[in-house]
Amino acid sequence: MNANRVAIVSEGRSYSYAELDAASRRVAGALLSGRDDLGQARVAFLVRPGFEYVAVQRGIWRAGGVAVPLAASHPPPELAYVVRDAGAAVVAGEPATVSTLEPIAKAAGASFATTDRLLSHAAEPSLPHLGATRPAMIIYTSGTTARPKGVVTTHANIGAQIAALVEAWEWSPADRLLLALPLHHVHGIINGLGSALAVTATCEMLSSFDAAVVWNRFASGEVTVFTAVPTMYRRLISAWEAASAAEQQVWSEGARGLRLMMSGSAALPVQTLERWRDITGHTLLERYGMTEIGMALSNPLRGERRPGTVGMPLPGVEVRLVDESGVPVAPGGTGEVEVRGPGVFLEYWQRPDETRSAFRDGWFRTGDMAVVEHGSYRLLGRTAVDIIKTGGFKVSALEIEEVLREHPAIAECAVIGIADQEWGERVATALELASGETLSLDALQEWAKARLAPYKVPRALVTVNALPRNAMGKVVKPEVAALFRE
Ligand code: MLC
Ligand code: AMP
Repeated sequence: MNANRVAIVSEGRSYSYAELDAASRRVAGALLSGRDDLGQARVAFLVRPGFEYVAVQRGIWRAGGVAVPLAASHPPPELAYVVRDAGAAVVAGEPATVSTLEPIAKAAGASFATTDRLLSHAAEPSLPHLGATRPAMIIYTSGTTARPKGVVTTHANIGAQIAALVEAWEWSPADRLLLALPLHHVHGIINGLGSALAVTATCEMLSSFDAAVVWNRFASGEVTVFTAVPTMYRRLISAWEAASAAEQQVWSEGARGLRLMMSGSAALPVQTLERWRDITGHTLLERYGMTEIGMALSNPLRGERRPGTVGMPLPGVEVRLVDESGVPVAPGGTGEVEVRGPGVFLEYWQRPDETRSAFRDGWFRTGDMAVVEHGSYRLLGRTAVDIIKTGGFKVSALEIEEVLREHPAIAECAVIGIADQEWGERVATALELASGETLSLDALQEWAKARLAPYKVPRALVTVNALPRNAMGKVVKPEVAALFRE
């Protein structure tokens, strides 16, 4: 490897692989502070996407720790939950996060370190040997349990997830990725950053998504690969439509020069795919994955990409469709997607029961329904109504309901996802109010923002005298959804 190649571009600066190597050694040195191995201690870190994020992530790994990425958009209660649940020994953050993170670390019995301190430490000359089966990362994901679960992946899992993508999408050192995704989820961490660095390509990182910035980077002619969620493509289309004819031409021409543009994390509406093709000439490559497994299915790099479908299993990944009792369905039948392979995660952190029930005969049960049509998987929705995908983020209706029930004006509530052109789904809630109380959407949002990540905050509200319930007293979610169509 040529150590002088550019690994990261962020905030207008380029960093070589040699610089990344040195910076991650310094971080490792600071974390080890004389010990020879962190021995899988969890290190939670809150760093905006950019060079320092990568140096800290790799520094944690090189010191033998488990990296737990935190999200900058999360309010303190969500950050505190992750730090506590992961049992973090160290919390690391940029200087701007001290006032938020230091008390959280203290309350959880963890030490706190600024990234400045980690990055200015003396480099560690001797680093531990890392067996591939050691846990490397915990990503928190919302699911069918009320609180998010930590998904533990090993170095081998991460390596396998990335290797499948490098092979299928022909990543090469000549690539330059434009990365505008958040880095507390696999789309950004594995498909973006991980793939680019695995082949010594260049990863250009934006600290947040901005449609005009992305278009201008396409127009530069330097970018070769881009990957995003459908909401980002919708926003890019809106920005293009609002631009002048001259800008449109420059942007479209620039975009045409990329070799690969991908979409995933939520269903790509065929309309968005078609509009993007009109504007850029690219048929977006749609793929399907999940935090627990990395990517499983992908349309082909070469060959026909079928709109509305997510393709076939990636190299090294086995996928099958099964009925409710776990029996594979006949060809052409509908079933739940199950996945097996070296990229499948190790366990949910300290949740043996949930881990056990997530597998059947060694296959991971995704909870997504699909059918194979003309040799390509088509997703048909999820088995659980309580999981919502909004802006590409997975959120749990149960988790939001638990938080909303703490509001003094709310007697009972039900949260659902309602279909939305921009966000895929939007979080909506039906409320039974305590007697004599009123509550506006604005007031609820203001209150919820301090407790929930922005993408979990309800965007629509109806109040009802009584939530629709079945004979068992359980809220009937399809009937709640109907309230928003009225
Ligand atoms: C933000 N807003 C929302 C919202 N999120 N409104 C409705 N629904 C949501 N989900 C509001 C904000 O509060 C704000 O409102 C307004 O929209 C504009 O905010 P913004 O800051 O511009 O939005 P932004 O934060 O930029 O969010 C848009 C986004 C983001 C597309 C950049 O959603 C995003 O980064 N998505 C990527 C998610 C992702 O990486 N998923 C991968 C998971 S891994 P106001 O009123 O305050 O102005 C996975 C596996 C796999 O799924 O297969 O990949
Ligand atoms: P997460 O748990 O955040 O990793 O999100 C994983 C979920 O996102 C999957 O279980 C799917 O429901 C959904 N998903 C990912 N990619 C796609 C896609 N291309 N089309 C539809 N849904 C998708």
